[in-house]
Amino acid sequence: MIWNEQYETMPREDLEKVQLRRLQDLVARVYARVAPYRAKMDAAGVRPGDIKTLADIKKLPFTTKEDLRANYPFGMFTVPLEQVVRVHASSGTTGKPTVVGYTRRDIDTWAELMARALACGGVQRDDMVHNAYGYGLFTGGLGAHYGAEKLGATVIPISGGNSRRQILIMQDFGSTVLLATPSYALNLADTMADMGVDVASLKLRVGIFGAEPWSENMREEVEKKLGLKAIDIYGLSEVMGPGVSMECIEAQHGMHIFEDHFYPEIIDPESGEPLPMGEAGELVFTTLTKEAFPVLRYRTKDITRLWAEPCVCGRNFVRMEKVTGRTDDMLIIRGVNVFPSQIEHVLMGIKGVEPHYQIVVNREGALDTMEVQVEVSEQVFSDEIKTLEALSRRIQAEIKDLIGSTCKIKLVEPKSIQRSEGKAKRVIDNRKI
Ligand code: DLL
Repeated sequence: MIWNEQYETMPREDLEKVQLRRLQDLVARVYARVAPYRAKMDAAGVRPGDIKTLADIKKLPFTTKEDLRANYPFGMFTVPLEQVVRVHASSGTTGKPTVVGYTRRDIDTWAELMARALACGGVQRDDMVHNAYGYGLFTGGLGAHYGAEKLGATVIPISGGNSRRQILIMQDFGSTVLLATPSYALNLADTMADMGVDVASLKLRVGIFGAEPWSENMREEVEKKLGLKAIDIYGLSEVMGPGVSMECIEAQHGMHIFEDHFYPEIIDPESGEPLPMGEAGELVFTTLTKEAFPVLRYRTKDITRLWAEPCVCGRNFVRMEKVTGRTDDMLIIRGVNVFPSQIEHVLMGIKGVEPHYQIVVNREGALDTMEVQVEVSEQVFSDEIKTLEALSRRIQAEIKDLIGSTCKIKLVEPKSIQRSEGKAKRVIDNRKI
């Protein structure tokens, strides 16, 4: 279902007019009200009046996570705190979290966009939405919650954790839609198997999974284990939270960016130069309508590419490819760039290997070494040592095809890799930076 026909199917020409008007308003607002934006724009020699076309966006300076940290917690807000009705924060692995704020109108817009996203993913009013995204400072839980309510579905605000109870609730309440990180969805599938619950006895039909990278092979795995259609949802706290872009259930191919609210660019992460449509690079967003915490050309560090070909669903928004990884998660193993999701893609394509893995990176002398630890099925684990060795060699060879060098493979017994209740930790990097 298309939630907002007017904007989602708007001809591109008209959409661009809306975007330009909103962009000009935004630039004038942040220049007048936010000292760090004004300082950066002055340093770049650009004034709000210089934004005459959408292409002029290139004149504006980028915003980075470091800018947000330097102005922690509220220094980049555009409105006085009394107009801020909610804050969220992204945990961040290092340093202080990033704090984001919302006015009443921002919260309404977010609910509207999340309702739009859920409808795009095939969620309907009569669905029972099992929301296992974490509630709290993380934007996943509350963001999805208000969207599902706005859509008119019934929400079970279960949050993450206590997996056995989640399964009982799914059985008793008849959950039809599961919202969770893909890794937690797998964790729930395992719990179901442990409890002897047959997935066919549940009513699950759609899973809206995001907040971390997951490969196409992982999609197949989750769909099979949970008996549902798995749809990708993308977002980040600095730009809003979940609901920035969303895959449609019709194509399940690429996430439509809600461009009437978020203006995307793809840049070369090294030079910062914009790249042409279709090329892979770092995704950059400018929020066109946010009030409390808008961002100008925010560097997400996420690697993807965009395309504008029409979609079977009828939406006119550009699509972004599944995020391969983040520039700061990219491993450089003996000079070759590799993302954990590429390793995942290889692993999930091999029979007998379970979708639970961890990558351990070490530095020996001047060389980076990588060990891939992956669980194998109960049956494989109890096989003869020869079979295990053959499996290990096969994984090694396929990863070598990918990265050009040999890494260590450690096949581990079922359930030995730590399960996640939110975002999975895929990489343990022991290198000293
Ligand atoms: O993860 C918001 C969210 C919640 C999205 C629930 C989807 C569902 P943050 O905690 O700020 O916000 O983390 C944002 O997570 O920059 C990406 O690196 C990653 N990410 C989010 N969605 C996807 C996805 C939420 N579908 C960061 N695929 C982003 C790959 C994703 N990575």
